[in-house]
Amino acid sequence: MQLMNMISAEELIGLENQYGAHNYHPLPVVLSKGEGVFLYDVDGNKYYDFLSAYSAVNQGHCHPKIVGAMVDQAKTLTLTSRAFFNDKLGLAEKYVCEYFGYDKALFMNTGAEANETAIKLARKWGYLKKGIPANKAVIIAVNNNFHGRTTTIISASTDKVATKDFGPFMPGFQVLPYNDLNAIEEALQNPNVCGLWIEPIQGEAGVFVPDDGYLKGVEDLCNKNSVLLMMDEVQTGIARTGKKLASDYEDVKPDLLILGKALSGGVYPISLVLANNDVMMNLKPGEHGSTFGGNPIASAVVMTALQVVEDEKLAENAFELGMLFRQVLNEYLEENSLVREIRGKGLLNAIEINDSPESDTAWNICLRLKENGILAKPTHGNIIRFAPPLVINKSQLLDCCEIIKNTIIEFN
Ligand code: IF1
Repeated sequence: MQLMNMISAEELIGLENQYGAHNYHPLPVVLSKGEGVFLYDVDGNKYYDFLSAYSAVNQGHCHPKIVGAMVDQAKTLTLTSRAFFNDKLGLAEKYVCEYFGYDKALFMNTGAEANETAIKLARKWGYLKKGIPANKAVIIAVNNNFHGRTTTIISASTDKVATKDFGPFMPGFQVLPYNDLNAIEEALQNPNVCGLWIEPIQGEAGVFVPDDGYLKGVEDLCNKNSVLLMMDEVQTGIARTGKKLASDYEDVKPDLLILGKALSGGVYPISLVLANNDVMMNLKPGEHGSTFGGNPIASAVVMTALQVVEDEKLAENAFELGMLFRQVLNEYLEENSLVREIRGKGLLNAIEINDSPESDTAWNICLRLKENGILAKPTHGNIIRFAPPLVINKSQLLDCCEIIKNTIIEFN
């Protein structure tokens, strides 16, 4: 529409300020186009995307095969609800069960809904299979977790911003330190524990990678104590960390695998819980669901989006280029007093700025990165996450390392 092109960035920001809830503080850039690793703003400026919509756009913006699958299905059949069968859901369920190696799939829409589904499945299993007394089930979570924004999920949160003035909270959660197997071993002695709920790498907290062996240790403790391992790979899954799943680094097979975001390559909200029959078959008709969960568009999109990950070897690319990213930036910045740490796995990385979380240094660096052609955003004040689409190539990555180095040096 010609009119649309006449509206300035400032006016568009003004519209969001006037008519939208103020539940975000976006970087001052107004985007209008995405293609592969690039984003374009309304004034035609081009940027490398180093957020990938929080790892939803692993396959690159507007991937033609994924968009094509969505458009074709949208012209045919968009939504039946689960009151009836349709010709796409069974194919998608088979595809994802074989892709990830599970008996059963349960599609939802958002990552939060998938985590809520996992909570219900773990509790149901706890009562029906582990014999936990009614309403006594406990799920173990860990400090600095992020699993979504619903009131049940934030009942396990330790983040003051995520929880302040949203009580009362859901009982049945016990929160332990992350990366601490002794704490878990002790807590799992409680026979009422049905699930242990973690991220393999804590993304929102600031890309915290646990010690080698932690995930395997958690899995062993869960098996020993008859507790379900609920692995939230919404952000770390789908090749982001250099493997199909971050759990794969330690050959860990979660009892409940929780996925979202890049299941669709960022073109459609799709989330998913995978489990084997002894967990999934405790759910009976009418006990759980969602209007859009597993709809025909989502079914067509997810099969294409995951096939793209395989065909384009995105995990391998993320593994190789992630190593290069950390190696080059450590060479550039290891002596730099402003850089406390460069950490991550695959193409989920972060630079921790040597300043207080309350300072605006990281924010100002991101503003300058924007002017220099890279879009990134801080988390928890002083940690800048760097997570480009996994289709980035070596020369683009090296260009971006130069930009990041030169930008940070400006602040010394
Ligand atoms: C926001 C954070 C990232 C997630 C994990 C579940 C969900 C997320 C590990 C829920 C979602 C998003 C939510 C979005 C920003 C982004 C985010 F900063 F909020 F925490 F990535 F780190 N599990 N993460 O990372 O999935 O319901 O959003 O589909 O809420 O601001 P969702």
